[in-house]
Amino acid sequence: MTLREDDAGVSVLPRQFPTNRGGLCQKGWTSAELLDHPDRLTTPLLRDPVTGELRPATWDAALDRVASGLRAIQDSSGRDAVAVFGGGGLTNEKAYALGKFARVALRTRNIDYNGRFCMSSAAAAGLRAFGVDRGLPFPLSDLGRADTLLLVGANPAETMPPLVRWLTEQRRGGGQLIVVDPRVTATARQADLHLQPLPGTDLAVANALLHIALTEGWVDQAYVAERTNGFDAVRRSVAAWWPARAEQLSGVPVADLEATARALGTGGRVIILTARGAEQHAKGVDTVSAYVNLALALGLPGREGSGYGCLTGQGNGQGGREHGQKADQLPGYRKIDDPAAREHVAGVWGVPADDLPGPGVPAYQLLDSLGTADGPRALLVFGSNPVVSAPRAARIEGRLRDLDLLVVADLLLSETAALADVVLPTAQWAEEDGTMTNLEGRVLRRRALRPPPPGVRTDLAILADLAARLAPDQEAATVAAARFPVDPATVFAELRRASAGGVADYAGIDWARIDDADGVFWPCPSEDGPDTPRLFADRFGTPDGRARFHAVDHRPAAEEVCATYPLHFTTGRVLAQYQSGTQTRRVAALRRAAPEAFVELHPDLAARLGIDDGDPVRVTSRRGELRAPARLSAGIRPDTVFAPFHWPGAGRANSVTNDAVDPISGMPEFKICAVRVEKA
Ligand SMILES: Nc1nc2c(c(=O)[nH]1)N[C@H]1C(S)=C(S)[C@@H](COP(=O)(O)OP(=O)(O)OC[C@H]3O[C@@H](n4cnc5c(=O)[nH]c(N)nc54)[C@H](O)[C@@H]3O)O[C@H]1N2
Ligand SMILES: Nc1nc2c(c(=O)[nH]1)N[C@H]1C(S)=C(S)[C@@H](COP(=O)(O)OP(=O)(O)OC[C@H]3O[C@@H](n4cnc5c(=O)[nH]c(N)nc54)[C@H](O)[C@@H]3O)O[C@H]1N2
Ligand SMILES: [Mo]
Repeated sequence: MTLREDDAGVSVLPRQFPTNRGGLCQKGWTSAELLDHPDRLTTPLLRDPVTGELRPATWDAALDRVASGLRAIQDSSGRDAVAVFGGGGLTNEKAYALGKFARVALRTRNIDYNGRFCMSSAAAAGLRAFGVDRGLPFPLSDLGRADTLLLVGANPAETMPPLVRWLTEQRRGGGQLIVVDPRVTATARQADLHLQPLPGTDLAVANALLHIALTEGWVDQAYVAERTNGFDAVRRSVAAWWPARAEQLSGVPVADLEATARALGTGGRVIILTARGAEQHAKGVDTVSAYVNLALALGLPGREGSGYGCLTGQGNGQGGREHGQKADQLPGYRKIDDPAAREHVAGVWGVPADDLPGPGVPAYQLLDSLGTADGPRALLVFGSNPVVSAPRAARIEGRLRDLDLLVVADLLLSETAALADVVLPTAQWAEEDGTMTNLEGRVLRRRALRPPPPGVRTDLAILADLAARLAPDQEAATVAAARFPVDPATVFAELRRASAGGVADYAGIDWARIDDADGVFWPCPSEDGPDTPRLFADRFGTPDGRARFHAVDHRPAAEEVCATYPLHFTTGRVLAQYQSGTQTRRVAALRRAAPEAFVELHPDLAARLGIDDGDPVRVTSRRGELRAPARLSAGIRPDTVFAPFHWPGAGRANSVTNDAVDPISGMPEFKICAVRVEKA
C-alpha cells in the first residue's frame, strides 16, 4: 500500500504489487485512523506506589525506573530473572534488536514471542521435513494456477482477503478448491468441496488421504526414491488409516475423502496449505507433518506450480521468526546451541561467544513461569497483548500480576499495558522505516510517512536508551549505546552480516534492491547474485538434500469431551477485528462491523439448550468461562461451538481455552477443548 498525507489527514491507498494486485482489506484502509487516535499513548506512564494508578512521567523517570528495577532483580536473582516477550508484528530490524538486547544487554536466556502461538507448529514440521522453514517456498501467485488447492484450517476470505483473488483466479481457470474446516466459513463457501471434520482430527484425515493415494497407486514412487527418506515407516503407519476409520473419527464421509485424494493424486499442479486450524493443537507439528507427508508422497514440493506451504499470520510473521526473538534462535534462523552459529553472531555483536546465553523456553512456558519461585521476576513486552491472546488467559494474567516489574512498550494502553508498572509509548508503522518479510520469504520495505508524535520514541530508541542505562559505568554506557543503533538502516546493515551464511540469509539484500525488485526473496547471499523465489527445485535444505518423512499417528485432543463438558470449543478470527483487538477495537468502522464477542452454535444444539439467536450464553471449561451473545449458524457442526478471540473481559475466549502445548513446537491448543454451554 502507499500513504498520502494532506489536509484531510493520512489516507491509505492500495498499490499494484505482485502479491495483492492492488487489493487491501478493511483493516488496511482504516489503519491510518490509529495514527492520531485520542487513545494514543504520548507519554510514559509509571504506576504510583501509593494510589496504584498509572500516571504520566518523564522519559528519564520511566527509563530510570526500568533500568534500576532490572538491575536490582538481576543482582538478587540472576540474569535469567528478567524475561523479554516480543511480537511477530515488529519489523525485522526491531525483532533483531530485541533478540540482541536480550542476549547482549540483559544476557538472559528468557526471550520468546507471540509467534510461538502462531505458526510454530508449521515451522517445526517444515524444518524437520525440508530443513527450511519458509511459509511458502514459492510465490503466492502460484495459487492462481493450481489445478487442485487444499486449504486445511485456513479462512483467508476473512484472515487474508487480498489472497482471495488468487482463489478466484484458480477456480476461473478450472481449478478445484477444497477446504477443510469444522465451519462453513466465507472461504469454505467458495470451495468445490468442503470437508467438515471434528476439530483435532486433521491428522487422521491426512493419513487416510495418503492411505487412499497408496491404494490407488497415486504415489510418485520415483520422486519418493530420488528425493526423500523415510517413506517406509509412513507407508506402514498409514496402512491402518483406512478411510472408514477416519470417517468414524472425523465425520468426513469416505466419498469426500476419496474425492479429495483423487483431486490431489491425479491433478497436475497441486498445492496443499495449512493454517492455524490445523496447527494450533497439542499435536500441531504431527498434524502438519501428516500433510507434508502427503505432499511428499505425491511428489509436490519442488515441482513448479505445486507444493506444500503454511499461510503466515502477522504482518511480519515470517521475518519475526528469523532473527532471534525465538528462545532457541540467533539471527539468520540459526540455532543458539550451535557453536559455529554462536561464534559467528557473537563476532558480529562484538562479544565473546561464551557470554551468549543458551536457549530459553517457549512462550507459554515462559509466561506461566513468571513470578513463580524459579521464574523471572521482570518482563519486558514489545508487540503483544497476552492478557487477551494467551491460552488460559486468567492464569497468565495472574502470573503477570505476580511480577515485581512489568514493562510494556505499546502505542495504546492494551490490556497487558494496563497491568504494567511502566508503560513506554512507542511509534507505529507509518512513523518509522524498516523491513518485513512476507509469507513468500519476500523481504519488503515499510516506509515512514512522518515522524512519531512528540513524546513518543521508537522501539529501537527505547532499546538503545535502556542498554545505555543498564551499563555499569559511563564508558560501558557509550559502548552499549553504540551497540544499539536507533537508525533502522544501520540495524538492517548489521542484520545482513549477522544472517550471512544462515538459513535465512539476507546478506545480499539492501533497501535499494528491495525497492527496485518489488521485494527480495531470501536466501540472498550476495549483492550481485540472485534471490530465491522458489526453493527445493533440485534439493531440500537438509544435509543430504533429501526431504524427510515422519511417521505420525492420530492422538486425541489434550482434553476430551465428557458428561460435564460435552461440547468441543474452537476459536479463531473475524474479518473486521485483528488479534487481541488493541488496535482494531479502536477503529469506529471496524467496531461497527464487529462490535462484540459472540458464540457461534448450530440451531439444533441451540434448540436443545433452549437458546435463541442473540441470547446471552455462558461457555464454561475447566479453566474458566466466557459470556457473549449466541449467534446461530447452520454452518457449524452441532457438536462444536466457536468464538473469536479478539475481546477482553467477559467475552474473552482465552478464559476458556486449554494451555496444553505441542511437545515439539510449544504451540498451545487454541483450537480445541471441552466445554459446557448454557443460557446465561
Ligand atoms: N481479520 C483478521 N485477519 C487476520 C488476523 C486477525 O486477527 N483478524 N490475524 C492474522 C494472524 S496473526 C493469523 S495467525 C492468521 C490466521 O489465519 P487463519 O488460520 O485463517 O485463522 P483462524 O480463524 O485462526 O483459523 C482458521 C480456521 O480454522 C478453523 N478450525 C478450527 N479448529 C479447526 C480444526 O481442528 N481443524 C481445522 N481444519 N480447522 C479448524 C476455524 O473454524 C477457522 O475458520 O490471520 C491473520 N489475519
Ligand atoms: N483463542 C485463541 N487465541 C489466540 C489465537 C487463536 O487463534 N485463538 N491466535 C494466536 C495467534 S496466531 C497470535 S499471532 C496471537 C496474537 O496476539 P497478540 O500477541 O496479543 O497480538 P496483537 O493483538 O497484535 O498485539 C500486539 C500489541 O502490540 C502493539 N503494537 C503494534 N505494533 C507495535 C510496535 O511496532 N511496537 C510495539 N512495541 N508494540 C506494537 C499493539 O498495539 C498490540 O497491543 O494470538 C494468539 N491467540
Ligand atoms: Mo498469528
